[in-house]
This record gives sequence, structure tokens and C-alpha cells, in this order.
Amino acid sequence: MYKPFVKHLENELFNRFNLQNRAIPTGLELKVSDRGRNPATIQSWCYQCHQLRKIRYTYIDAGESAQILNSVIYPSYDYDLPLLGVDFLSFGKIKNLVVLDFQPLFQDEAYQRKYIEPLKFLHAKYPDLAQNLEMKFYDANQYFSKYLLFAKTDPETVATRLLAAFKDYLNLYWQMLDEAEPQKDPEDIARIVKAQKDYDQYSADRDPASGLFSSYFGHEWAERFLYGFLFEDAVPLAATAKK
Ligand code: BLA
Repeated sequence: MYKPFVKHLENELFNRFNLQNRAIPTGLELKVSDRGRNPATIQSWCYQCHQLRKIRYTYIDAGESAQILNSVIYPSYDYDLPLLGVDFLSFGKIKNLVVLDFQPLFQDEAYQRKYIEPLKFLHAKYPDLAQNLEMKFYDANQYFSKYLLFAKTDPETVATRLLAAFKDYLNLYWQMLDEAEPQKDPEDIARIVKAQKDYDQYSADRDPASGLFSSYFGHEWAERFLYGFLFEDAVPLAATAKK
């Protein structure tokens, strides 16, 4: 269901950037489970380039039961740009939940004006994908923008409108990256490093997918995947509790 999105993302990345592979810890790049009704495969890809320090995407293919594309692009630490966040989920074609956002590192007004306001017209272009749904796992005011696309939708809308929106959001992201001035002041860079690390911790602690990973691939694998790859700068809750 989301394979055309992966194809587009890869084409864009390979055409625009000089990508290098970024290592995925052994055993986490591909895993097959036959626990569910349909065999499930989870596969991940990870790259880096001069402007982007971590580009990761993961595809879960459990046939009719589940199709999921999850991706985060982390700019290099000298760019204060938002992260690009993608979470497209389909369960049995009936439940389709899609989230696409420029995930802000900071919430101050100047930042919003610079990096979030430019999204306004795209958000307005896709009212069918901007449904103002309530968040149960996350806080909408932290690491999400007010112009995120967040919708419960159907396969037809995914194939048409969401694909168009995905292309538009990506284009705007590349444009912002092109125009971005790298920060020079070590204090500014340190603020960005901290905000990106905090994002990993926040996201790992609340990840609504950990149950899903555990049910397909086992608890131990799920924890390694979450803290060793997806949000590698996060420390497991149990480890912080022990300190
Ligand atoms: C929700 N994301 C979800 C849910 C799952 C995932 C299972 C809950 C769906 C439900 O309501 O039943 C799945 N999350 C994943 C997967 C990965 C993951 C498979 O990290 C990793 C491979 N989530 C993100 C990113 C964004 C994001 C980058 O990982 C930003 C666009 C958003 N996911 C997001 C939001 C929700 C969600 C906003 C709704 C959660 C809520 O209601 O609070």
C-alpha cells in the first residue's frame, strides 16, 4: 500500500543527495515473523549525507493485516530545521491512519514563523488529510506542528491525495534545507543536539508501536529495535530508573 511512497522517497533521496549507508545494528535491518495470521516482514534502511545526519525508513509488510511506512529524517546538528516525520499505517485496509509533519525542535515564535508557517498553504491544500484528530499517545504541542497532516482515511485517498501531499511536503522540506544557513555558534549547535536527543527520548518513551513490534517479533527484539535503531539516542526507561 505504501510501496509507491518508498519508491518516491528513494528516488528523491538518491537524486538529490550524495548518500552513504548508515549502519543498522546487526539483526535489526530485517526480521520475519510467522506469529500472526499473515507472515510479517519488517525491513529498514538508513543513510546519511552532508546535510542530513540520519535518514531512516522502515516498512512493515504483513500482507492484508498490516502495511506500515515509518520514517524520520534528522538534519545535521548545525541545521535547526524540523525533523521530517512520516507514519502511515494500514490495518486490514479498514483502518488507515496517516501522519505527516515537519516536527519542530523548538516552539518559540521566531522558529514557528521560519519553519512552520511556510507549511500553512500545503496544510490548507489537503483539508481531507488534516482532520484535527486528538492524540492519545503524544502531546500535540511537543514535536508536532499545527500544520501536520493527520487523518483516518481510505486506500483510495492514500493512493491519490496522500501521495500528492507526500510529494508536496517533501519538496517543501528540500527547499527549506536548501535555503537553511548552517549554525556556527557552538551554543546554538548544542541546543540543536539536545533537542534532537530529547526528541528520541520522548518518542521512544511514548512509541505506540512497541506493543505491535513485541507481538510480531518478541519483546527483546522490540526493545533493541526501539532503542538501538529507531530512537538510538534514547535510554530505556528501566535504565534511567536504575540510575
Ligand atoms: C500512531 N504509530 C501510531 C500507532 C502505531 C504507530 C502502531 C497507533 C495507531 C493506533 O492508534 O492504533 C506505529 N510508530 C509506529 C511504527 C513506528 C513508530 C511502526 O515509531 C516505527 C517503525 N509517529 C512516528 C513519527 C510520527 C508519528 C515519525 O513515529 C510523525 C509524523 C506520529 N503516530 C504518530 C501520531 C500517532 C501515531 C501522531 C497518533 C498517536 C496518538 O493518538 O497520540
